Amino acid sequence: MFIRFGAAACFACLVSHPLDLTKVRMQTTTGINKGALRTAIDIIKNEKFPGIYNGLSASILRQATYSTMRFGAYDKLKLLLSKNGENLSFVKKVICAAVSGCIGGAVGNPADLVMVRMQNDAKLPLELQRNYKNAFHGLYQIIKTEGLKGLTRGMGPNVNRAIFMNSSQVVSYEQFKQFFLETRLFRDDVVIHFLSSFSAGFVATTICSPVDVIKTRIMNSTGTKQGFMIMFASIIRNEGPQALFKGWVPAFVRLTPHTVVTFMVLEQIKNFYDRRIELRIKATTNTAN
Ligand SMILES: *[C@@H]1O[C@H](CO)[C@@H](O)[C@H](O)[C@H]1NC(C)=O
Ligand SMILES: *[C@@H]1O[C@H](CO)[C@@H](O)[C@H](O)[C@H]1NC(C)=O
Ligand SMILES: CC(=O)N[C@H]1CO[C@H](CO)[C@@H](O)[C@@H]1O
Repeated sequence: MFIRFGAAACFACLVSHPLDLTKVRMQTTTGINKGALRTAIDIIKNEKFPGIYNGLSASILRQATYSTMRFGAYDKLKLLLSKNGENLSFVKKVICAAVSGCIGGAVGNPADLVMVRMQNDAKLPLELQRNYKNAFHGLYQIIKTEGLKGLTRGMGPNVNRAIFMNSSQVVSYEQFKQFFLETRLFRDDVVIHFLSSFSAGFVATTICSPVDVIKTRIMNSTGTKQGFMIMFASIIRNEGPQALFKGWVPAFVRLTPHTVVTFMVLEQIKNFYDRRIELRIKATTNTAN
């Protein structure tokens, strides 16, 4: 179960990595950004080919840890909270999503930290570059230079972000799907899966943007850790509240295909297994008869 969700998420991450990288670069810009497209083009032009894929191994490791835990924990919690398989109430769904997001965010934090740093590395002055070769080298370097505790840098906003991301994505997906189904204009097929996941991506991007900007800034930083509220206040003071939405466009374009692919693959897998279970039930009843 865990592995299946992880595999779906890994595939999505190949597609979304360049956007994720562009987002991180924009979030660490304190001045005015050139715009998402211009930023991406400049990275591709100026940093040779792998530039736009810097940190891919960490991105995959992050998906493998974060998404796998998140999805897996959600399903387990859902089972735990629903007696005799009845549908969960909205509130219970939110609780499930929040708790599983929290677990996923904490477990995925080390890989996330390495990913952000690898994505942002080329932008730093040479003497500040970290030169992590891959995800595991990055983890090793962080433990070596900052101690095991170093792996927890940014964990606070990361967990918060995961909670918002998980709840807003999952809950709005299910709510949009239910809403679209109730209009009776749609059947439960790929069209509705697409529409619902697209809408969920929009909601989740907006809700998560401020926390995401702060998470990236904290993970980029070296030396003494800055708290969430201090970072929040200093961004507002020095750059204005709109800076909390830096990288919104690549974040939206990043998250939405990710959300769409993940949920659509998930629905297909669910269908496949439901059909297999149906066949198996049919087979057993046939032999019983
Ligand atoms: C990112 O980190 C570098 C090196 O620690 C620092 O010089 C730079 O100011 C940081 N950028 C932001 C936006 O915090
Ligand atoms: C639960 O929801 C599904 C659709 O989402 C519906 O088909 C089913 O009848 C519901 N079950 C209960 C017990 O309400
Ligand atoms: C997308 C997400 O946030 N992941 C977990 C929280 O909610 C989803 C909805 O299916 C769960 O499946 C995940 O477990």
